[in-house]
Amino acid sequence: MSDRALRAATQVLAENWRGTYTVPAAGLYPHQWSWDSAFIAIGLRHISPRRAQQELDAIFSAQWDDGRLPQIVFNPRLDVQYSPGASFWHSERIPGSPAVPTSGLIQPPNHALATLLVHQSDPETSERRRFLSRSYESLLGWHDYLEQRRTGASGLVHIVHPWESGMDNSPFWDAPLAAIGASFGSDIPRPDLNHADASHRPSNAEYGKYLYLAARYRDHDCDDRDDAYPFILEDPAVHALLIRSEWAMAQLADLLGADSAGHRRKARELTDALESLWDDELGCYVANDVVAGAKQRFRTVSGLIPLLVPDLPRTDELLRTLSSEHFRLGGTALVPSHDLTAATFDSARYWRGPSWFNTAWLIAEALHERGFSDAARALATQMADLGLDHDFPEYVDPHSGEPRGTQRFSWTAALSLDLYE
Ligand code: 2M8
Repeated sequence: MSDRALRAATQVLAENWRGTYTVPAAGLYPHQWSWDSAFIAIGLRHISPRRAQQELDAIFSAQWDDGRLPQIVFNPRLDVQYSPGASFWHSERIPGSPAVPTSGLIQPPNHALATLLVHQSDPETSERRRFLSRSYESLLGWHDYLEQRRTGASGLVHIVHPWESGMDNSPFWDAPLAAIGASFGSDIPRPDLNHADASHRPSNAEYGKYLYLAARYRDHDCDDRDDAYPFILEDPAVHALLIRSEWAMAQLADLLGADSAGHRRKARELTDALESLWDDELGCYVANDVVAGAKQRFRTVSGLIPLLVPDLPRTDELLRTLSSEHFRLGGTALVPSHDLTAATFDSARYWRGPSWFNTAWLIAEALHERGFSDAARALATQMADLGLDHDFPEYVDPHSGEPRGTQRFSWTAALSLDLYE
């Protein structure tokens, strides 16, 4: 990597650092986000393994008693700058919440994978700070929450809000949201539109449903026991990241001299369960609406992320789909979030088409682990070049590579440091 690229990425990460964690972007996202921090830590380990550890420490210190790691840890001083914030959630009123104000929802479980990579980058500092043993305890609680409280009869992990997928307005959620008659009302705060073009963001109608679901989950004390709760989905990327993280837990257990067999067994069980989300005709995994009992048959980047799962039976098919006209690996900017040929594809709007850097990293990592070193390096190099050329955009138009959303975005800067050189 060039000195200029390293300096530019380091500068963004320094600007967005808040003493113990990194905000995703100063204006649009002024708090700490869970899966962002794990991706940021993966990049930060190249410039400061200690800061990478602190980034993860900060999210672990906001763990709920039931083990969940919250979607967002709020800075209450910035309440009006982001909606819904601390004054919406009032997490201090919910039994089992931590001392700091947080959202009650979760995000995809990439934390064990990040913990392993961060530890491996500087085992000495990690040992001195007891990073591994402290993190492992938190991660055990986190995975228990997902595998006990959030797993259904299918053996697949459940999400209860589009935000929990990290891919807020993916077409996967269109029908499940449309089936919910209720909405939050017409007075929807949209501070996000002060920082990004409305045509790059989810619509007001979607926000009405997002806030309705969040308020309902909050008003039931976030206890996962609301029998008539209307949004329960199984998402391939969330489930695949849990599997990949369970394999990482096995490695962490080995490093700590703890029992790793249970993690391997669990990872295999979770991999077997994933098979029910396979769609032969589409050539990828799809989401399942548990409430309606209906598959959401779209090609999205979420359905390709299982490529990261070791010993996956569908690798060849997924690689074919990735290179096909639907995602055009190598022929377009990064990996589009949605099928380029679909009627629902939108090259600008958030998770309905634009290419994102975190999902590109997950695909690059999968290609690297499977021995496709040239393809992994090409994708990582494209990430680094697009990041540098466009001031580290949140996402890009897959056709033109033009920046969309906000800029000086932390995971874009962080992951551009991970080049497979
Ligand atoms: C986006 O989601 C938040 C809600 O969590 C939002 O739209 O306000 C998503 O891109 C998500 O994946 C990401 O973690 C978050 C912060 O970067 O922004």
